[in-house]
Amino acid sequence: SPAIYRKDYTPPSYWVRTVEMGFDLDPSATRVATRMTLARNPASAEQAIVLHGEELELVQIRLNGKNLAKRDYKLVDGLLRIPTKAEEITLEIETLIRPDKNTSLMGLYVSNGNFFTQCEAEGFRKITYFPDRPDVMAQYTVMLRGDKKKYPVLLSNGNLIEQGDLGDGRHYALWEDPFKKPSYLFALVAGQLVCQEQTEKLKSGREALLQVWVEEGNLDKTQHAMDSLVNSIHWDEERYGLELDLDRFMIVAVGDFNMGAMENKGLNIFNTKFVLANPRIATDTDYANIEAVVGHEYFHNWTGNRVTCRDWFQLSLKEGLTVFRDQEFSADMIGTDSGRAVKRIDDVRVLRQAQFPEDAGPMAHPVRPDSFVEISNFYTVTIYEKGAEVVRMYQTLLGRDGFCKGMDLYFERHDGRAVECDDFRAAMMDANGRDLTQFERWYSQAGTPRVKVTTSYDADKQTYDITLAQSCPPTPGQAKKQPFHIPVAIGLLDGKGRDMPLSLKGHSDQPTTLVLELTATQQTFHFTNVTEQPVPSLLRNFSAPVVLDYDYSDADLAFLMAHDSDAFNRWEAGQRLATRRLLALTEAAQQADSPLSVDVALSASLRASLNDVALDPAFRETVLTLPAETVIAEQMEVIDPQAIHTARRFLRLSLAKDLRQDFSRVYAANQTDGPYSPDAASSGKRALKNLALSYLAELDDADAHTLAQAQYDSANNMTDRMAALAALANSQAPGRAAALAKFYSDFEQEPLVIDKWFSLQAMARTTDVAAVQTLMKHPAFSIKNPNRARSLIFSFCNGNPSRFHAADGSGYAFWAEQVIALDAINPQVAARLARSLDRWRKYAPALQEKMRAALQQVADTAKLSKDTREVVGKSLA
Ligand code: B3K
Ligand code: ZN
Repeated sequence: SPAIYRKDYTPPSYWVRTVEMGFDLDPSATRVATRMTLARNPASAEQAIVLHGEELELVQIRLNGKNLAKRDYKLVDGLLRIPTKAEEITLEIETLIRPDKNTSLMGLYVSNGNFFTQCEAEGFRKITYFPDRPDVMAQYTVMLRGDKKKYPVLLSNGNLIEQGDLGDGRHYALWEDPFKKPSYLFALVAGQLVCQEQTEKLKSGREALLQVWVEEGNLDKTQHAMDSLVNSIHWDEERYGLELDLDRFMIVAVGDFNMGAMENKGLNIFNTKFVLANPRIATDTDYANIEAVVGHEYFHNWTGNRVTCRDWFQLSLKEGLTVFRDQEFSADMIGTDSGRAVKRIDDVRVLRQAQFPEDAGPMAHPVRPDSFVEISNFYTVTIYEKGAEVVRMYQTLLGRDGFCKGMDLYFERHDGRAVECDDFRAAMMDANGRDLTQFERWYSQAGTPRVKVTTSYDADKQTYDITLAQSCPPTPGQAKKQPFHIPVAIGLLDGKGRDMPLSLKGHSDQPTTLVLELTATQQTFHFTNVTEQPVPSLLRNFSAPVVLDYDYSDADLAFLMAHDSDAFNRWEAGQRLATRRLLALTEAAQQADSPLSVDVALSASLRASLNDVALDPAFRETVLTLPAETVIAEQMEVIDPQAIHTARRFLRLSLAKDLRQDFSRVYAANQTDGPYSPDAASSGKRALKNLALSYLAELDDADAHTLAQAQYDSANNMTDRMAALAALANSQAPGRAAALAKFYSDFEQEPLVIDKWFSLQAMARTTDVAAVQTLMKHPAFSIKNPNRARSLIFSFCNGNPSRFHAADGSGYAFWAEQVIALDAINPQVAARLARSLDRWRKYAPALQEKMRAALQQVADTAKLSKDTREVVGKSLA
């Protein structure tokens, strides 16, 4: 399949003004009748209506009331062209589709007997012929007809205008969306569903009806999603003055879904994983994720729906901005400074674990890509998480108020339109009178910039110089990079660990944190009145998505860990120290004759944080969590998964031995009694307590087994239960098998919990390919359900690196087999799994050779989706 280029954008030949659709719902033959009014776009030279369509049976086309014959149009490669020059046109198209055969979960499909749609990015073309591109925005009216018993609930976007009986056992519902929208925001849902609902008063005094729809039996799991929606609505009113523009807002949960959720106008469709929660089935992390995803999809109503993307190259315009908004929302819901820092740490962890590797691998692409083969492959951590960092940098450079002014101007200029990333940047510039021309490079250049810092102190002159030098490694198609505009927030600590007031030319107010703006390849910042040699705190709160190099001594890092007023950098200092140790241990593990040795200093620093009751439990948990194996891997010239695993386990075990008393004390001191609540304080305590449990479990002795078993038996919530089960599953505890079996039988009826059961085993230390294959034969396993496939296959390939990278290549052979099997069912899910070998060139030659062979095996498969082909093709290139 050919690549599509951003530079080739041309406007559509016709605009669509109105769309009326009629659906006769039938799993094996749904009839879709569409009537649209079109108007010629004078900006286009094309003398034809151009419509997209895939996997459709075309029944008939009528143009201005006249049936078209085959010779009146051309239908090639998913494009329907109807030659015409007319100014105004009415086009009627009838298609037949087969939702029950649709395993791609794009377009209209069936899940557990109910109908659902997913249209972003290019799924609407699997429903009818249409200019399926986001710059074509139209007003939709939708008539749904179906069997009353099988499909008692009929939902679509906007407002319910009319419903009634058709007399023949069927009924209908007529929906009208008052807002223009691109086709990717279309949605319908039909089936046997029930809802929790309430009305909510909006800022203007208007009332809106809120509904959360689920399958029968799940109404005891909707309250948290509803609360999250209400909080999202009011947060957007408060923070950005943005009000819900509809009288009705619906969330629907579906068990078969390709990703997290979808922001269809007024009818958000969600993976059950991001809706259903109660203490019995959901962990603290699930509760937090539900809040974040409900917020994310709700915030899209303005950033994505009211103002949308001109073309899919601009995807980060809505996604980066909306992730930033959901991150800020979650942080505000916690409310405390420490809670905000923990949230920031979590977000930066995702960036480092997933986005930095992407930026360094064969699929690296700019936040605004220049080309793609399949757009579904570009819903990436770069578009989402790096995109959010780019948006965050505006706020860091302009301040919160400046950022809000920029947002106001953005909506004032572009409401109801489909625009580009550059339009967002222009709004930020113009609203603040700032030149952000160079900032554009964050959108156009891929790769993670490195900032090298050197400092020098002059005791006589009492001056301190900070020199920042930036570079960015080459990425596919971009050998040389131009300097970025990088905000580097810094502070200086005196010998007592206090922030020093900063005197820098141009800043009169002597703040304790300053944002240095690095725009050249190298710049020196000259501080005066520096009364003693400081320890610099660099890139506070992670002010830019870069790798920062500075030659800190171990003593400096321990000092920052203990004193930095910037909580993020306190954590960061600990991570730097631990990374150093882990890299040294990894090197030792590679040499047969070099024994692994413990590090007293690191253990002392970690002990101090662990026991510092002035710090929030949630924060202490982040400090005591060692960098992930995949993060260590990225720091190595040649990745050695076994050595990394050995090193990390060794360090965890030695910390467990060293801090045994401390962990036991912390475990006892952080019990949460009373009924379960997922609030930040309680979940922070549980996180710290369960971290202590996981360290103690490293000892794998009778005490640890008893502790884990007791916690398992007495748990009144899923967080504690899962933590205990994980401890048992990774141990030699005699009760290991019994606990896994009991967990299964207790939760057999809860698919989301069974996903956890598969996932936990997929990532367990003893689980090799053979064990995964045995689990795949379990009656509860199904490769067709994306959540289930992710819980077992993805968890193993991405979450169990030492087993996946087994020296015999068994992991890679398994991977190839699963990618090929999944590709025939669901290309999007397959292409996601195909990304697991992205970094193959970073491994030792023996592993590399086996990975290349597995990639080649997939590439050589005759019938492969363009999704998967693009990913393996780019990997092998
Ligand atoms: N916008 C959707 C993502 C759709 C992905 C299609 N492959 C979810 C979100 O980002 O909110
Ligand atoms: Zn989104």
